[in-house]
Amino acid sequence: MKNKIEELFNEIELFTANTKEHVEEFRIKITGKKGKLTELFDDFKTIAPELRKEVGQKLNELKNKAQDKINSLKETLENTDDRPKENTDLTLPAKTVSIDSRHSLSIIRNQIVDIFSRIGFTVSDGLEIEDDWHNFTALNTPADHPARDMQDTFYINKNPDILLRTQTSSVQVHVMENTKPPIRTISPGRVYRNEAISARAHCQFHQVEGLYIDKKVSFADLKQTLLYFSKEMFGEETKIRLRPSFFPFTEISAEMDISCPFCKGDGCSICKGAGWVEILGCGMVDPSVLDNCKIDSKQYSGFAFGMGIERIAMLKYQVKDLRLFFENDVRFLKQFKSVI
Ligand code: 2NL
Repeated sequence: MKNKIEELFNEIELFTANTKEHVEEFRIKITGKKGKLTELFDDFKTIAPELRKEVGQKLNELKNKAQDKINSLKETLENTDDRPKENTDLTLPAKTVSIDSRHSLSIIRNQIVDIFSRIGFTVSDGLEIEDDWHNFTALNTPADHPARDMQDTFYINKNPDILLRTQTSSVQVHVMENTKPPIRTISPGRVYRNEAISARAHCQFHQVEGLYIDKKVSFADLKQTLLYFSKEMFGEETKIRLRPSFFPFTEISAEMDISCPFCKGDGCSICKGAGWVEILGCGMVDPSVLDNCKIDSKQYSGFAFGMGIERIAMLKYQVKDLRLFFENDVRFLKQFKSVI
C-alpha cells in the first residue's frame, strides 16, 4: 500500500498537459469513480488498525496534491487559450512563408555555370586553404613575385607555406595533376587577398576560372568560347575585344572587354564614356604550367580565363559598392530574383 501511494505521488508530480482534454483525462484516471486514488481509499478500509493513522495521513496528502495539480494545470491552460476567437474567419488564406531570394553572387555564379555547362564544361571544386605549390609555384609565379608578399596573401603557416587561396586556378592545378586531357572545366569559388576594404576592393571575393586543354587548342578557340559566353551573359548584340596583357601563368595573355551593355558602345556613365567595360583576363596556358602539372606541353595546349563574380554582378545589377555583397543587409539581398 505504501509503495502504491509512493508510485502515485510520483505520477502526479511528473504529469504535464497541453490541453484541457488532457487534464480531464488525468482527473478521471486519478480521482474519478474508478480512479487510482479512489481505489487506494477503498483499500484503506481493509488496512491493519496500527497503520491507519500513518497511511491515512499520506492518503490525504496525496489527495490534496492531486487536486492542486489538476487546478493549477487547468488555470495555466485557461490563460493560454489559443482557440480562435468568435469572429475569426477560418476561410482566410494562411500567412505566406517567404523563402526569400538567392544571394546575387549565387545567381550570377549559377548563370555562368549554366552557360559553360552547355558547351561541355564541368565544375571543379577545391579547398580554400592551399599550399604554395598549387596556388603559386605550379602556376609559374616566381619566388619574388609581389602577389606572394605577406601584404597581399593571407598565410596560415610559413615554411611550409600554407595559405588562403588567392585564385581558383589552384583547383585547376589539382585537376591537371589528376586528369588526362581533354580537360574542360570551370572552378567557381571564394578567394582571399590581403587588401584594405573599400567600395572597389575586399579581402574576400569570388572568381570563376575556366580551363580547356586538348590537342591543338588555339587562341581562336579561346576567342570564340568567350564570345559565346559574353553573348549568353549580356545579350546577343554584345561585342568583345581583347587587349594584350600579362599573367605569370599564361602566354600569350589578354584582357577582355565587352561592349557596354547599357549604352551599347555609345559611351555612358557606367563605361565612363569608353563604350567598353573590362570583364576578364585570359590567355594560352603557359607550356611550363602544363609541364609542372605533368601534362606534356609538346602534345597538348590549352586556354584559360578568370573573372570576378562580383565584377559581373556589379555590372549586371549596377551595384556601385562591393561591400554590399558581404554585409547581408536583407534590404539589399531581397532585390534579386533568380530563375536558377
Ligand atoms: C583575372 C585573370 C586569369 C587564368 C586566370 C589560369 C588557370 C590555369 C592556368 C592558366 Cl590552371 N591560367 N587562369 C588565366 C588568365 C587569367 O585571371 O584577371 N582574373 C580575375
